[in-house]
Amino acid sequence: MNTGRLARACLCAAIMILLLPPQAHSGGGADRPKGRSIAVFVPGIVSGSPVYEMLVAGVTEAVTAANARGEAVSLTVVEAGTRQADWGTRMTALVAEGRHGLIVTSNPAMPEILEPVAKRFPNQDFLVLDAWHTGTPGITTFRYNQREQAYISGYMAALVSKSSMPHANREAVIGLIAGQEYPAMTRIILPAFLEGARAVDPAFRADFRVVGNWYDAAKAADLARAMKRAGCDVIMPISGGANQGVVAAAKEDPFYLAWFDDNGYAKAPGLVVSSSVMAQERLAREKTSEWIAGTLRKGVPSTVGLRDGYVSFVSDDERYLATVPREIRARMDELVSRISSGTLSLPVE
Ligand code: RBF
Repeated sequence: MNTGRLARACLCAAIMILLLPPQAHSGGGADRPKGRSIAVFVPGIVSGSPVYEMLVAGVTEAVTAANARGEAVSLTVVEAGTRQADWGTRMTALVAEGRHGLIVTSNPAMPEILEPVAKRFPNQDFLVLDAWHTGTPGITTFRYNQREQAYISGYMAALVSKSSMPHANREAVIGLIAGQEYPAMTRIILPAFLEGARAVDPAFRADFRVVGNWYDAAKAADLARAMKRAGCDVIMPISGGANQGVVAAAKEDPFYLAWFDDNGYAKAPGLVVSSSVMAQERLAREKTSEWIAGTLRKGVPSTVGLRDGYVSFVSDDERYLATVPREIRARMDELVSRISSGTLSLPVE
């Protein structure tokens, strides 16, 4: 977890709420002026989930910048917790307060949860990142090209797995540990991870395991140990707070980690071989700023990816340079330039 970023985000949010004029943060009711108030609805727990840490940080930056320009914009962060069955009710309650002109959230399951709420409250604006939805004027979505993001990761995992690096073995098998099974995972991320690996060597197969939630680090560690025994020498954890269990298992009995979503090289120096990232902090900042300025194009979905800089591979981190041999880094640079030049096209549909 990037504690610095999270701490900054939370502190800023707390300050923002404290600085508000009383009517902006007391009570509810549809008669309240809501134009300048923003809420972030976190479907889960912020801590340990790269996507949510970046979401809160980005929206906080946009609100801080607006306030620095003298615009009074307030920010509330609602952590909805791990009981997904409660998210719809929590969201409805937040919208019914009538205080927030914009509600920002993130994950591919949110549009379905929001759709009935948006129909009941047609004047409410929702900005949903890491999601795709059409046909509801209040719901604006942005998704990342996760075929590119996961392909890059699988390509690197295979290069490392085939290498003579100290913890690589002879098996052509790489691992993915997911928090849950969901369509973006089973239709895009997992297939593209394998597609990238098979571009290195068609013999590769993926060992795919599911924690069942986004917080059970002990279970994730057990899965990782079993995968290592079954021949995995590189594992990509996408399980939120449970990722720390995979990191702990790697430190105990080493295997390599392909990190996803944000820069993870510092999580286990010498073992994290890649960071295939989405610019969620930047996207959250930019789109929230556009909403504040009144320039956000509402009600339409967009896809962002490597060519516009919202998906990237972190290749300038000193830990990456120290861990991954030069020949493999050169292969990665070459792959990234093939995608950015369009020579290799990896569309999501
Ligand atoms: N990713 C996390 O890092 N933490 C979470 O708590 C989390 N919860 C999710 C809940 C649902 C219902 C879905 C569909 C996805 C969730 N994700 C979570 C995954 C996240 O949206 C994204 O797909 C991955 O981070 C890969 O980019």
